[in-house]
Amino acid sequence: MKKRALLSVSDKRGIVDFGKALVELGFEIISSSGTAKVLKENGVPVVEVSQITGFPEIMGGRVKTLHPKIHGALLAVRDNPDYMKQIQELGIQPIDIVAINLYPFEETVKKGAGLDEIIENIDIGGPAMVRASAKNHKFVTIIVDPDDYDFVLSELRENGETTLETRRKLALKAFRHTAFYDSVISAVLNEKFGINEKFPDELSIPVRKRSTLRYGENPHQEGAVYTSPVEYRGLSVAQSDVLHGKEMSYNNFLDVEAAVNLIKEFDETACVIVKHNNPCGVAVREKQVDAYREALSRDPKSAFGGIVAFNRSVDMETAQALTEIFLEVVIAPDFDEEAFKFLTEKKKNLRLVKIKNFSKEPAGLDYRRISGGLLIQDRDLRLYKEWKVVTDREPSPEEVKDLLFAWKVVKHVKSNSVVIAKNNATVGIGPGQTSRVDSLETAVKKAKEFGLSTEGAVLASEAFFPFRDSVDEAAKHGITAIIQPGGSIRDPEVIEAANEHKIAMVFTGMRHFKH
Ligand code: 93A
Repeated sequence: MKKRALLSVSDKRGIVDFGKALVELGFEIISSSGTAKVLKENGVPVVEVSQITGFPEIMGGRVKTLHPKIHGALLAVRDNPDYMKQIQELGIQPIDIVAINLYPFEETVKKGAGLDEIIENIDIGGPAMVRASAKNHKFVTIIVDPDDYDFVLSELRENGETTLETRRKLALKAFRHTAFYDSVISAVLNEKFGINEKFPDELSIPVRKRSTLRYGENPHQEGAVYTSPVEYRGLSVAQSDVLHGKEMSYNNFLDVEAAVNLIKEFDETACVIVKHNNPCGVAVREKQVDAYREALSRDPKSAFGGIVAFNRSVDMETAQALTEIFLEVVIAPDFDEEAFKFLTEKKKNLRLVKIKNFSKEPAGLDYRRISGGLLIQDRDLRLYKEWKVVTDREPSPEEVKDLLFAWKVVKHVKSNSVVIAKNNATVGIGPGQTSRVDSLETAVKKAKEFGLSTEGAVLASEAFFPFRDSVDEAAKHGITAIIQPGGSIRDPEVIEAANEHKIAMVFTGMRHFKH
């Protein structure tokens, strides 16, 4: 009996050559109307699905291949004599090769189509055939990607059939493909319907590979980066443009994420330098180059090999300053033409990353993997709930400015975190210590190391002080104002300490743990 191939594709790329080759190999081709038309126009003999089913395509194609004559042919178990007898009696002939790609749902959404058009582009018959063929991979070869045509043809030419291993691989790919397709549909409709169920009982998160990375966090770990096709409207580090330089590494992506999240806090011209996921210098200045130089001066030792982020297009003056030390990545919403030319000529390896959408409210949730599952939460996008002065002394206008600045920074430092700041720049950052006083000491130590005075500076703590010790310690170093969430049972004791030291203290009512 003649071997049969079913071709039903929206993306017609390569289909004519594939059809021609199959005919040469002795296959009979069956196709849905649009695919059949293209094949016929190009001289490939085709039997239309409707001829096989004896039933017309109806409702504008909503039902074209959903028919037992097709699905029986795809699901026929060749080594089951009962089944084979059954289909023979019903005039169903098995299908061996199946090439399908689905209605372009994602593309339809991306081009901004209305809900009706989007829904019309939910493919039903296609996935049904893909899944039937993949289920029956023992006998059926299912191709969902035009890039696989040539490879399948070469096996057919060589052996007259594909190998079981190939059919298994293709079946896996097919199931992955329909699962991904459905996950995009559910994510898009969730958004379009405005239902936005945050934590549904079951979760399907569509992601697509952007690239394989040279390695993961360490050279002995393999790694890759994936992008979400659903969050393309919001800020996306995963989809950022790497305009120049060495390939982005796993850790670069993580650091870029940290830097971008912090710089987004500022409306004024700012610069953030990140090292190993923590900021090591942050400054706001009128001129971009000054913001960079100030941020750098806060901890030039850590900044070596660091990640620098700006919230304005990088100008020439800043570009010149940036070439003075070794940096891994520079991130900005854009680069002035002259600055870009200068940087690319001067620094072959320096990665220049353009983040298109600095929107304040990136879409989506925060996902973290734990073994056997995920932790999901809202992103920490808010800054403070209240601004309550709890001490006898009110902070001065200058202190208020610095407190707000320090509070923005401390939110993005790994807990326990303390940030000392003055004049719109960090003076010392104490990240990731297991006790709060240790973080404070680290911040002070950093300031001293780089000749920065903590006298008259302000201090931010991302969570409340469990004891008065941190306040006493801060006073020793000349800190005049403190910002923290409050909420400890020992708040009275902590406030009393501040009053004793004439420190002004603000409660924000919002904690910013970053584990
Ligand atoms: O509208 S459908 O869900 N109903 C069907 O019965 C059906 N059969 C195939 N979509 C269906 N298809 C899809 O049509 C295929 O997955 C493919 O994307 C497209 C090919 O149609 P044509 O050959 O008419 O261009």
